[in-house]
Amino acid sequence: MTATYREQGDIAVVTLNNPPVNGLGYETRKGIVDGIQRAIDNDAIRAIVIIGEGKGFSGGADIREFNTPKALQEPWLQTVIRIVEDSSKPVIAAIHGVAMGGGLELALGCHYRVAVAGAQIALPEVKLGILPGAGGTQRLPRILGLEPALNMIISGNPVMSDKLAGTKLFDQMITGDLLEGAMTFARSVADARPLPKVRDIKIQYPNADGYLQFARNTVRAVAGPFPAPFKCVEAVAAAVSKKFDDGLKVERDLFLELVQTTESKALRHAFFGERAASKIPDVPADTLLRAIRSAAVIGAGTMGGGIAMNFANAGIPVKVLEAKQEALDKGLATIRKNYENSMRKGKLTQEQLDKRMGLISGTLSYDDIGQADIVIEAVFEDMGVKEAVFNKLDHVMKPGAILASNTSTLDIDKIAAFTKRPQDVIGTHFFSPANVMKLLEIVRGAKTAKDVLATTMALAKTIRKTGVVSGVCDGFIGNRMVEQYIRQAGFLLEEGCLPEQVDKAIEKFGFAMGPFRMSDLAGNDIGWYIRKRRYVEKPDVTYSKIADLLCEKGRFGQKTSAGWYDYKSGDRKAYPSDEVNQMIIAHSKDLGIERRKISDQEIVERLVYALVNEGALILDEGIALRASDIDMVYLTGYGFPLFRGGPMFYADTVGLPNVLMSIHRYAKGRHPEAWIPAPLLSKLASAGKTFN
Ligand code: T1G
Repeated sequence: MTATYREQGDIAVVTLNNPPVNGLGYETRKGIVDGIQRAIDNDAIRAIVIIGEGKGFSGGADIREFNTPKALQEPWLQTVIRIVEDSSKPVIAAIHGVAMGGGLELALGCHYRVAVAGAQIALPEVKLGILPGAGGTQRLPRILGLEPALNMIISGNPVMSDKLAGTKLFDQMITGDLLEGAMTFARSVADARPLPKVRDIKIQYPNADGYLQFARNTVRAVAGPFPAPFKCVEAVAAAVSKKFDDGLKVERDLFLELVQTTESKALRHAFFGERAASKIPDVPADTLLRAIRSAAVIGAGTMGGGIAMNFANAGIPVKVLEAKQEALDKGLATIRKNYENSMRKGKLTQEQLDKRMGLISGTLSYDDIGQADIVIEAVFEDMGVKEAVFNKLDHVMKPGAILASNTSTLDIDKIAAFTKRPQDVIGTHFFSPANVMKLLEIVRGAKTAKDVLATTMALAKTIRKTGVVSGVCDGFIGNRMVEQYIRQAGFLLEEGCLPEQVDKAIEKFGFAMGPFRMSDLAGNDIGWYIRKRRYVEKPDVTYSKIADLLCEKGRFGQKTSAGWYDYKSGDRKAYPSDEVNQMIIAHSKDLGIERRKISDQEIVERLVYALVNEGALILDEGIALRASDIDMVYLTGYGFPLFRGGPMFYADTVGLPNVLMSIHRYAKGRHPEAWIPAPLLSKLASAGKTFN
């Protein structure tokens, strides 16, 4: 049973016991209703306490049930809450840990609420593209007031219970044992009548309409493509203007509308995708982890400095090693500057800055880093350089230290072979800026030990990264896919597009930045260097040569104030460049290509389906463990629009047969070799299945 009932003297206790977060799935809802009924039927019982076992009171409705019949199986959560509220005996919610979403709504249906300090109180539904659908938009404004309630509902962010101690939300804050305290409180109100109901509270707010209009304007500025924030305001507006039961109907209708939207399904996909990524099928969840109490980073450049900051931010001391004092000083100065920028933006206090800088030290000697529990090299992307570094690390690092490479494409198995301990070698591919981007590709070598993999995945969580396991291949998951995306971008230029049109089309689709603006930002010479290697390694792979022509002119992007676009000093805005556009048009002519008008739809399909098709190969080869991992890579590392759920999820929403049809169409174009349908895509499409 996921909701148990027991009687302690004259008090009944209904305990939510549905690990891991006491999700209010059907079983639990039924158990609550049965418990309330039993308490009412027993004259000896004077009051009822509802309490959560484990982590907290309840993390809300069971999100996994949404869009399935179970979610609508009576007793709905609204029904449960109505039965609680209509109970003839007082029901007291005893809250600890977490009271979120439907969990908080259940508590709001109770006659009283008591809590211990440190509990997260939230209505986070908006983060899932929905809204509180069990009375939260109607009850929270009544008990907390219009403004604080609307802020909580639109932000979805938790507020700690102690911060709400002085409000009507909690009738008493309990110190000591929660159940004891709740039962004592229950006895003290057992005979109090009439039973207080949140629904009966009137919302007092002068000029509520004015405030709600202000809220609508604020939401319009921040909601982006997501409809939920707007509907949250409308649901709360109904709480102000309508009778309770009528407001409840408005809330219900808006919830049912939102729960069907692709945006909400995308957000829920990302919620579960983030959590699924940390699960590695052949690595038991209880694998003993290696302790990571200290770290070392080789290289104090942009990546090395950013990586070091992640450890300091997590309170882990880190030593940064450089070859020359000047480079080391520069690297440490850059780290300090980054923290000072954060402090200027109010994201960091001076004390935190000092603490973090205190955790970062520099050295020129490998001898100083031997005792670190993990070392991550962030040196030049060249196998020869990596070999020298790993030879050295093999000599100096203590036994059991994890030896990690931040390589973005090189073969981890080859790197591991430079040491006598390949089982301790792993890839930790950070994304620039390493202290900001959430994605961490964790590259598992053939010999990487399971505890090294589990430790690195746990470390990703510690340093607040989304860790995604990748197998060994050229470019791992993200860069291997982006390779195809960039190829198509180049071909589109040859066939009729200009950089600005391609960027605008894909940015309208939702990408943070189009391929050409992104390349100008990262540096066009990086791709140039990789392509030159590829021309040798994979001579049969065709690329547009336009990017090479651009680099031969020294147009490396923002850092040279000229790339695909022109830049003015001190201004990061990208201005279309006549010189580059003329070069592109001339290049098409040289190739004998008659340029044509290309639609935005074709641009988006060719860029996104190039990702999808390569992603399907990666999935089929087992480089990625699951489709949602590929989505998490693109959502957290490549600016893929969250409301579309990632490339594989997006392909599912388009319909794989439609994706396949488009790929067949593009295979009739100038580069059929770039449009060979991945077997997995064809198989799933013909079986009417999806990636996720
Ligand atoms: N439903 C189903 N599974 C859930 C869940 C939920 N509400 N919350 C967490 N899980 C799973 C999660 O996928 C993971 O599974 C495990 O629990 C541990 O989660 C009608 C409609 C509560 C703060 O949005 O914010 O109520 O990976 O790793 O770090 O109005 O989970 O182990 O298989 O996150 O300790 C609203 C979402 C629902 C809260 C705990 N509630 N959850 O954090 O653990 S909609 C939420 C969280 C709703 C009503 C509406 C966090 C947490 P697995 P975890 P954690």
